[in-house]
Amino acid sequence: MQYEEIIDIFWEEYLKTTPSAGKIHELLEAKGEKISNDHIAFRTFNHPSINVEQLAKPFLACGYVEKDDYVFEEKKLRAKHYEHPDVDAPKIFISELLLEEFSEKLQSLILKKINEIPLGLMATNATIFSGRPWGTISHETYLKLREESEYAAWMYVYGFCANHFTINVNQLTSMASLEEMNSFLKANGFAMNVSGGEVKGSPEALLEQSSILADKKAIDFAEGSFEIPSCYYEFARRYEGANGQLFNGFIAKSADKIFESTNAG
Ligand code: OOG
Ligand code: NI
Repeated sequence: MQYEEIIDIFWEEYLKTTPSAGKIHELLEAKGEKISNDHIAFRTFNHPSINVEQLAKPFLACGYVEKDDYVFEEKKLRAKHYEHPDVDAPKIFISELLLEEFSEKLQSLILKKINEIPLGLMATNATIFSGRPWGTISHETYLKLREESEYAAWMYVYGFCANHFTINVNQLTSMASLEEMNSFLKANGFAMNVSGGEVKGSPEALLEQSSILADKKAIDFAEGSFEIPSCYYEFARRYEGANGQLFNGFIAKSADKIFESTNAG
């Protein structure tokens, strides 16, 4: 598969769970913008059969290469980012929850679901395309997981999908800054993630990021239907470093706050 096909598959699914992304796309297109993606992000657990390296396989197979890795001590996460030789290809950011750093209870609840993933999916490296590949979920369990980790609870409900796409703000012609992008979003009724400030990072850090809060989706649990934060849209503006090259990495301190775009409270 070419990388474009893979990205298209995730984009189609993402639009269904994140109607705001489609609306923002249309609003920018109406201003004559051609939108390009800075990066796309995925989440998982550090279990050997579905960890970052396992999920990255379809991307490596179409030419992506591993770049940097990141640690999020407080949230108990680790992540890596991947780049493709085609400069138009979005970067891929994959994070994983470090299960052993949580309670035995959380570990057993998650392991039970991981054990329900069809072996064929894992054998063909198709897990990343599988959405939620485990059986019925319980709202009580969701709430229990949230006590320890919003990330674990989100993963339990949504599983494998593009958690967010990110608009490359450098390439927009009608928005000179991230502040302008944010004003445009707010004027159109979108709620921003304000954790750590509306704009995370700085020109000195070579990366500025902002994001809207995740949309909400009605999810069927064993106990009935509940609205749960789904996926969000991110906006990134990159700067050139001393070497005259655009910075292509991520900033752990900013990412730490971006993760909170899917928090339920
Ligand atoms: C990823 C959050 C981090 C970034 O660009 O720093 C991130 C997530 O919410 O899964 O995407
Ligand atoms: Ni991101």
